[in-house]
Amino acid sequence: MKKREFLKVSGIITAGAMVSPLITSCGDTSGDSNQSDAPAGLFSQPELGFDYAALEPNIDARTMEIHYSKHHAGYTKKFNAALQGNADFANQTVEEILANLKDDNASEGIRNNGGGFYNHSLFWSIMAADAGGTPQGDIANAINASFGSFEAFQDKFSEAAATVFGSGWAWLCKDDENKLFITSTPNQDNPLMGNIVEQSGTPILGIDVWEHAYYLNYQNERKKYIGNFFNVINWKAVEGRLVG
Ligand code: MN3
Repeated sequence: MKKREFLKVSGIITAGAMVSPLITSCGDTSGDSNQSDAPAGLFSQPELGFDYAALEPNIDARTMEIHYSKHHAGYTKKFNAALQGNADFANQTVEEILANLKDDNASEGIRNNGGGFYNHSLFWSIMAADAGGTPQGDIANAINASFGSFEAFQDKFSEAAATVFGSGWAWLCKDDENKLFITSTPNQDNPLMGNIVEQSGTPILGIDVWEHAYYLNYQNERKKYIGNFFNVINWKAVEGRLVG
């Protein structure tokens, strides 16, 4: 696995510095990002690679703004705060922290907010304007090999997302042999949490099915949101996670 895949914890990086390779940039770019309030030297929210309105009509601008600047910013801030009191995870990447979580070594604050920080960072990275459509290349081959066809994958992924009870995520993951599988997790858990979740792996695509992700625009129609999510999937970015 390439090092650029990791979001690094660093004691020497000051608050506001961008440490995420998901979208490279520098500096504190948003007054809403809460970076100025974050404890120094921990994780920073990656910059959104598109305008809040860029995914309309599939995801509306107001939902994107609240989701990024309030929800994700909040998880990031609380994750950093929770880590301040736990030396076990010092100098670990977020992937390492999540993989090392056990019921008895992590507070709910680290599990929920670390998951929330990671999950949303991934979520923004695999969406784009003028995206969607049918995947090509390595990711298409991998999907076909694992699920038979893109349509069969869509059906299975949509079903997984639709049947999450309450709040959670559905995921397309790769295992140790780069084979793909679909799973779902409750709350802000994710498949990196191998000691906690039923099926562990590396997520390469995820959909947030918490109501805050869609309720303003879709109200209770989660299935409609899931269907339209396919219009904004950045398959090139998903492929980058597959082969990365
Ligand atoms: Mn969310």
